[in-house]
Amino acid sequence: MLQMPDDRENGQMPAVVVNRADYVAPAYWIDTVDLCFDLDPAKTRVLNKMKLRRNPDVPTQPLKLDGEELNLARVLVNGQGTSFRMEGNRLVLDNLPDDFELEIFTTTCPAKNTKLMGLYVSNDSFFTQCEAEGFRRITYFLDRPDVMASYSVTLRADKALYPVLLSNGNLVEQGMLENGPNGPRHFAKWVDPHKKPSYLFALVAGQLVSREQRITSRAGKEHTLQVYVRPGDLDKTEHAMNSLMHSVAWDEARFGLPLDLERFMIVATSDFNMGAMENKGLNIFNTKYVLANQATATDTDYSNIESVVGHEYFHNWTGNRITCRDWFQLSLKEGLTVFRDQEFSQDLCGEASARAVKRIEDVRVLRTAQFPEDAGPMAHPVRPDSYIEISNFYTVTIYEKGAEVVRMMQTLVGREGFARGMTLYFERHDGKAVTCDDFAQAIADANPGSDLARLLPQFKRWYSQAGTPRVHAQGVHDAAARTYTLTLAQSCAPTAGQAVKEPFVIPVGLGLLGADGADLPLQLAHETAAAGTSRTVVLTQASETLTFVNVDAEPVPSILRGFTAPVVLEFDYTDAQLLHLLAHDSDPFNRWEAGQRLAVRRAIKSIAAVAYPVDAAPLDEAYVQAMRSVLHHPRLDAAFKELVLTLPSETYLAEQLDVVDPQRIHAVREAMRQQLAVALAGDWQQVYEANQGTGAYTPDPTSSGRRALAGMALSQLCLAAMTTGDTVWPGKTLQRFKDAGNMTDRFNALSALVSSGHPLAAQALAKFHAMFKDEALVIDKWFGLQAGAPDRSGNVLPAVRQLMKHPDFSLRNPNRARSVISTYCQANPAAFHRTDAAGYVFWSDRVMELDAINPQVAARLARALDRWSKLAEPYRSAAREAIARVAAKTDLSKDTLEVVTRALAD
Ligand code: B3K
Ligand code: ZN
Repeated sequence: MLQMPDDRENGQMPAVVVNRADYVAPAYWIDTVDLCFDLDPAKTRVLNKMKLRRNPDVPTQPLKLDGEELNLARVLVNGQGTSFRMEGNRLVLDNLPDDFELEIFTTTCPAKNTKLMGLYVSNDSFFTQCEAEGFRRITYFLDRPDVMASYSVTLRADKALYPVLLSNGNLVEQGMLENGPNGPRHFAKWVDPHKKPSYLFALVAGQLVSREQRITSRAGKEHTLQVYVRPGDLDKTEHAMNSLMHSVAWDEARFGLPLDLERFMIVATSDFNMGAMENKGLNIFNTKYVLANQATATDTDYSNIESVVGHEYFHNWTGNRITCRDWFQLSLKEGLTVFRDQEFSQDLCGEASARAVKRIEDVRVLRTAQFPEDAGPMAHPVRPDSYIEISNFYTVTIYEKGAEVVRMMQTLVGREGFARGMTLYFERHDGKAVTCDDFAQAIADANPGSDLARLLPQFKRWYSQAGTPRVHAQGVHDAAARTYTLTLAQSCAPTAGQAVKEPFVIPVGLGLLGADGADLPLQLAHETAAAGTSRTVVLTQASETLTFVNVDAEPVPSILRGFTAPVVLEFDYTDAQLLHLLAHDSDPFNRWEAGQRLAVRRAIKSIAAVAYPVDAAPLDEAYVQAMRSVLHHPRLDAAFKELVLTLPSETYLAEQLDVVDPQRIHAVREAMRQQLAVALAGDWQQVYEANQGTGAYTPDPTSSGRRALAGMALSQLCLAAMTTGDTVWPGKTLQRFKDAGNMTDRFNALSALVSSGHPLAAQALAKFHAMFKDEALVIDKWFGLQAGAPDRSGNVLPAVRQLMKHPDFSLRNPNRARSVISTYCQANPAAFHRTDAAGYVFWSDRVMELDAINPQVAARLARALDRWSKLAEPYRSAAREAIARVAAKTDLSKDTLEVVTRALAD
């Protein structure tokens, strides 16, 4: 297991490993919390009055309250001064009565809080972020999710500077106070009717304006929804509000879960460590996931806003009403809530084809981000066993793989069965802090007789075993017996601390295609008649055999339809079989997947070839022709076509290889792109003409699919122009960039020029900046596009260094820092992995620099070299050296220290 160098210190605290097995219930319960804030950027005063009682279920012990970077002024027990001691960061009180009132007075300096955890200042307003352990930066507390209390909060501040004062729950009182040195002061008192853990506490104070909407629930209750933004941004809040209204309606309709608050608020801030936060009744969002109008936001932004607004809203039940007993159970709320937001977005799509597109997009995220995580030094089970810094475990494994685990439960019990399970989960656990076991048990118990109920202990291995299982499939057709036998064998590679894995429960959707492309009726040997043409078989053994009968000719198997499990499927398809699936599979996921397999196969062959520089034509005519057919297909949606024509990413290709040369992968993928651009030039023109006009802007799936395909066509046409010398299409692209009526078309045109490396890109970039200089989120795109541009002759790193000197750049703003640094280090592999190691040196400098400002942002960036041990030389040694350089820094945060220590242990 992970060992930390034991002489290391993180600030005042040594880096301690927290183990799931060590969980003990708290020694005290906190029933009520009454907080009073005197808000001042330089010195905010916090008076915290709590009612506590001893937990009779655990042995009597001292009360140990968490605190961090607080100035402690006073501690009273039942109104009397008392002795206390400090144990590291903890405030310890001995010899307490069974029930008592505790009053603690502290001060903090929000203006200097660059970590953006706890109470901080952004654009002259106050915000909080408490999950996971930020509340201890506001006051001393039992800062753990199983301590649920009733909160009342009074905020006091200068009225002119902070006219809006918000906290969780209901506003019960507001008024003026005596004048302060800066003029009139006022207050607002908020009472939250629901008990909550401290990580859901929030306050906001500042000059904000709001869009407001009254709604009536199905049950006839009235609610007020509000979206708060800075003055000037109100015209960008309509989509967030619509998304919120859809979310409220969806949760009632699909799961019978109503809004339980009179008032539900969303507030946007431009300084935020992540996407958004589900504080009870007062969600705080990164502006990126709130603000949108057609001039500034792309279709992708619109759809991200819809899903993040939904996600945070759905947490109100899955996370807030039922929360986590401890942070090891994080996926209890995150995996489930990602599953819910994915289902929400799919349900809003309506059309089956748009649902499939959403599913493919979700799987693409899982496979390009989570599969590598599960194979690297940060691999951990969906319910981890240990951590040093919990912030490092807000991962794609907890979120996306966790969502797949919940999705498999739904697959095993059916959609209605799953809804029944959710109802039972709320009946049993509403208002409590529970575990992943409690959730799985409720879904199983509501579905007695289901595969899930029968297999529950084995199914739960998905929570305890890390790593991506592989399912190896083989098919044999016996013409004489008219049978087709599929053998499915599963395995899972060792991960840190888990050498041997037990078999998983793996639901596998499958069908068989006949020579005409139609699905064959499915009948297994023991069945009396054929039933259906697509079904889900449930694997439980290391190897299993399925024999289908009445199969006249060798079929093409379509396995893992709909991506029913987060596994790698291996089947030795011939090209002809893949082309058949691409042309005919009734399952859209596997239809897309067949195209990806064809592309991966060609890329890998070319990457492995001796030729260097790489083969200029990795693609054969059959592949090109298949892509041409997809492009002109009369019934496939534009969005689906765009997904099929998008080549597997460099990261995905890297994961298919044992030894990775990022330069070579990039060169091969670029050669493939170039080849498709030239070979299909005429087709791209037709596709562009057919899809370029989408009428008045709406971000619906059909028109955004057409914009995506038109954008892809432009990008291909500009790329072709770079070899053919064509000037017409780059000129048209520049014109479209200038004339575009929405950001999607404008940004796609700009990207087409930048990604092809066309000389017109420079003037378009300059114009883009001038047009949007006051729109921070658009300027983030401008930075990101340049930091992520294809590398031609090593020019990206110098450009990135230049961008960091731009007056608009700031290391302190997470969105801005990520737009340049993370894009370069984590989304531009060929530019980052340089043979001269300059990318790695740049990375280590930035990680150390950011670590001193904001450890969470630094630790995310630190993960850019997670997969160093797979790299070919000279990258491998240079990468390791860069990681070691970071790890050697003496005052590193425990966030970054944990990431680099694990990386070095790989
Ligand atoms: N629960 C928050 C994430 C908090 C991250 C803390 N480091 C957002 C979400 O998942 O909805
Ligand atoms: Zn979440």
